[in-house]
Amino acid sequence: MSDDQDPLARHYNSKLVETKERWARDGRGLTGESAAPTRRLPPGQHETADFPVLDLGIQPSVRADTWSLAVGGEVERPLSWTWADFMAQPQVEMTNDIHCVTTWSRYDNHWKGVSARHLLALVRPRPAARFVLLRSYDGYTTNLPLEHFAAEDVMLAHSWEGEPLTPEHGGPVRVVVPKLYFWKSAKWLRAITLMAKDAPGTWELRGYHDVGDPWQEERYR
Ligand SMILES: Nc1nc2c(c(=O)[nH]1)N[C@H]1C(S)=C(S)[C@@H](COP(=O)(O)O)O[C@H]1N2
Ligand SMILES: [Mo]
Repeated sequence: MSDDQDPLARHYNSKLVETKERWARDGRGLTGESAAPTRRLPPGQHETADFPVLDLGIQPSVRADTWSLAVGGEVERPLSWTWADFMAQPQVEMTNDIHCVTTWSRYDNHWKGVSARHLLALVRPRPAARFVLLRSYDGYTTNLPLEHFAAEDVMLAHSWEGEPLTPEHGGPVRVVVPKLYFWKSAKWLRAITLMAKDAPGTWELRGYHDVGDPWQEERYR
């Protein structure tokens, strides 16, 4: 992947990135199966009780009092939230499973935060909006179809298991998209852009699937 396609690439830990690029080329973890979404564990995954940390070798320290979130693009009412604005929104709690493309799944994670549907109702997507790009404080980006971001179980989380999200897991605020592989769940969230056209993010540029449905084993492009 060249630096001009992804200007932050030179800051990443290149060993980590190269390993995952190789997995995409080799199809690591692929079983060739697909599973009905009624089956809890997607094909090729195993359950773990730990909560591994995956990043690009950069863990930005983002303080709640200087954090902000900008939401714009194909929306009628762009917005920008401070931490106080974010915490003043209706709070929801959700419990769900997460599935990392590196084959671990973790069941029954309890999150607290603001639902994506609430956010979308405030910004009002224009009819042209079809994709979402999430941008993070470490330079990471990930894209997803708007209908996946608008699913009822998607949220902007600030707590996990009753405690504030730790910095290594993306605090103060991360996205959680339980129905897609966990790389779509951007940590250290900074901005959300609604778009008419799709634009690949950090891993999507490096061989990973554009959508990433674990039950269809959409690991790689
Ligand atoms: N900003 C940012 N978000 C990110 C990543 C990252 O490197 N930077 N890694 C992704 C990947 S590959 C996974 S599997 C999950 C890991 O989240 P965790 O470290 O809380 O387990 O975060 C995703 N979100
Ligand atoms: Mo991942």
